Amino acid sequence: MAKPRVLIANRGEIAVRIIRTVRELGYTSIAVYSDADRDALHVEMADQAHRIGPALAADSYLSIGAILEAASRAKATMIHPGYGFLSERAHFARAVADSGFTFIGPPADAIEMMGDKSAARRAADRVGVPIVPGTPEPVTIEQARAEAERIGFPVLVKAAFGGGGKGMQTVRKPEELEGALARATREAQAYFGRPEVFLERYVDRAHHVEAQVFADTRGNVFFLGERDCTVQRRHQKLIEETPSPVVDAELRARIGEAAMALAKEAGYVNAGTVECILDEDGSFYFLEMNTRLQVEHTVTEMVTGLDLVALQIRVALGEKLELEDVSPTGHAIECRINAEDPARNFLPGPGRISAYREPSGPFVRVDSAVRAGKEIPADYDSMFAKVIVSAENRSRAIARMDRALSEFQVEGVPTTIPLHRWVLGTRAFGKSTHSTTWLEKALRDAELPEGGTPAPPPADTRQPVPAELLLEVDGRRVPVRIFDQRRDTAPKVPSRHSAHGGDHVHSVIVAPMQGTILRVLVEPGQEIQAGDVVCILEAMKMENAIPAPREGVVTEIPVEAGQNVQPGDTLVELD
Ligand code: MV4
Repeated sequence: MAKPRVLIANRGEIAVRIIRTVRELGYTSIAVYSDADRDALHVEMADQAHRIGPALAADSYLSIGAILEAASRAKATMIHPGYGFLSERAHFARAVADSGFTFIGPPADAIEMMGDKSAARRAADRVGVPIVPGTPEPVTIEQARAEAERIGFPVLVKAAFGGGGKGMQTVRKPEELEGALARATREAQAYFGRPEVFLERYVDRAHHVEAQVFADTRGNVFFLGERDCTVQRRHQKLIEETPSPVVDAELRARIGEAAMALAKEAGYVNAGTVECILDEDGSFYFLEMNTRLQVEHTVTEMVTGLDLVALQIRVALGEKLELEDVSPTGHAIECRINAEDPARNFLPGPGRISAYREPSGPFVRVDSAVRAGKEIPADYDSMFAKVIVSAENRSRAIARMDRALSEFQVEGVPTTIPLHRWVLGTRAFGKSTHSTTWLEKALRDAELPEGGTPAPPPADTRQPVPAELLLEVDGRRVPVRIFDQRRDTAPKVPSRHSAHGGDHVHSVIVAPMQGTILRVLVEPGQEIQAGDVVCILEAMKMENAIPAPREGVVTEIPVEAGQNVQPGDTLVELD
């Protein structure tokens, strides 16, 4: 067989990570890039690189046509989708195969089945995997009233073709049901192009635990341990670890059996993740299956010694998996480092990295997509690095992570590193008493500076950022700070009308960041409730729902789909 040529249909740290494995296997790596990524690290590192379009993801990393064209031009034989972008589009997996390339991922049918969250629930139920009480099928408002009473409040309204928590609504009392259903339906249509929603009982104070499974094309399915991803904010994970500190051997065995049974039922092949919620009594319930390699696959790699990307490629080439003797050892933690400012409601701060030094030393791994002098574009997700550590147990892994983060030097853009260090030092995280809603609450009650997070920046950030310089005077080290107007400054803060603020009630909703309006969900004259999504802004986090900070009537909409906006630009005026 000719040497495989692997096109990576992605960018950033995951593209870099896949390129590394492709090189180790002795295969040819082919990168793709948008105009915003011409100088990106993944482009530099690949054997070849092909332009696929402009910065706008819809016309580059999300363009099936552009990617298949690049694959033909580059004579690729295989395509790895990474995560995000096209990774969970059954249509893409099918188009890849139909064009004669090997898709490094699950069969299109399995992606399709798991993409229908209500069909996935039924599949789990068929094979005895515990599911949260809920509706087996999508519901109308009439059905929802009776079903919600049967299930018991609080209930969650979830998009049947959604996932990752987008468009999810919590309903605490019967009176709220109708509004929540209407809102969830509207958001489901806007995000996913499908309006169907279903109900589930809301499991509170939970741990978010997910099982890594791997299947080959010959019917062998393996369980590679679980990951705990409970530290999250707005459905963005910040810290992941394995093993879960709240899962014992007996529970692990049950989760593993359930995950393997579901994978078999779905005809699953390649890497997959079975997402569960673990309640206070230690009962677990299936939530959804992610049919991709996940961001946090690295912690599983650290404790198993396996290269999951290499396994994915080997499975895609038809090899048999022999993983029965895998036994994870020790503890691993990952921190996702974003170019965001936790002190400013996690406002993304794209820009050029002026100075940069990654941590290293014993049992520290950094998967990143940047170097000093590289630009973090405003067009995509703001995660630019993942720090992963392993140690013989959890407390040593926490100490090691804190040490590693203390070595991480990033200048020119804001980062979440101080927040990560603060979380690592909390009692709740140390004792694993935290839950999925813990971080957001802790941030609201924030006494962050106590834990080591620097004080919030001055209100007027047009002030120069001081450079730190070390002088040696008479053999003594003297640190000095230089204020120089020519240095890079922090990004301009949007006006305080920020739609993310929530606590500031104003009559205009403004863009919290630079981006492109994808869709406008309201029209002039419409009455809206606080929290209703008024438009979707494509920016660093891909698709950002912009919520109304209060109820009101829409008077003006000075923007339209396709338009580029700057931070502070008015999106919607409210009366
Ligand atoms: C839930 C849940 C509690 N009960 N479903 C969020 C992402 C998506 N995969 C499913 N998610 C959840 N589904 C039921 N029936 C809790 C989550 C959840 C969550 C909810 C609110 C705030 C943060 C969360 C973090 C992880 C999971």
